[in-house]
Amino acid sequence: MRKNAIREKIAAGKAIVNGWLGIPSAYSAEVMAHQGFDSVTVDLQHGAIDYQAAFGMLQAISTTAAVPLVRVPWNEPGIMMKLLDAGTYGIICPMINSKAEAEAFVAACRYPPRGFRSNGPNRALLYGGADYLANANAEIVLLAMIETKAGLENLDAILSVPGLDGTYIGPTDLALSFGKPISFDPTDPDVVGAMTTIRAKTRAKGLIAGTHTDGGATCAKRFAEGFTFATVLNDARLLANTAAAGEAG
Ligand code: 3PY
Ligand code: MG
Repeated sequence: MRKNAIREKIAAGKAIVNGWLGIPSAYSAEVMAHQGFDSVTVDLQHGAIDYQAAFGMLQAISTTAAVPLVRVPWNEPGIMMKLLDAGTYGIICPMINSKAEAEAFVAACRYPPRGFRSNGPNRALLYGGADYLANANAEIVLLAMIETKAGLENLDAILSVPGLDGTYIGPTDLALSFGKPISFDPTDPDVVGAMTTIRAKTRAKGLIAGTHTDGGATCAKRFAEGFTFATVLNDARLLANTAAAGEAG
């Protein structure tokens, strides 16, 4: 099976710079994937993207060395299994608030005996290779989004779930759950403190500590703090910023 470069880079002590896609287009996915990101995530939660669009976008990302990832709409086995079959090499799952939710997430994404993922890796066989079934459990990366007070409170139990590869912070939902103003670069002490705790506990377990950001500068700051996976702006925001700058210039 094709190796998951995220695992290889993390093992070598490198941090992962992740691109983010909200526009439902294989062409824009291909353009983004050619820009040198370590991984590129198709966002089916808040992106304007359904399964069919995601399928073509995963194909487009796979024309490059960027690792294809998805954020699923919710912790629901059906869509997670379909996207794994479509060849995603990792899943970012929103709103993991308890050990039971983390366990359900991992079990849906791992073949037996670890989990209950159903056999049928259609495009995953083409991208991953003929020995996909035997190796998928070891290669696919699973990141639980910690983005609520409850997720923070239950973090130790969540991190104890075998087969979970790390956490991914949603800074704005985290702020909302604390009743604080939303920001991808929070300054509120409660939100900053929560992010620090999530990152430190995740890293102490030897797992991937990821977060959303508002661009390259915040991304670099997060890596300096010890995060090992960070996302820069999404495709729509990059397009808007560049178009606005062009208009002004
Ligand atoms: C959040 O900020 O809550 C996110 O989920 C980022 O995408
Ligand atoms: Mg969120």
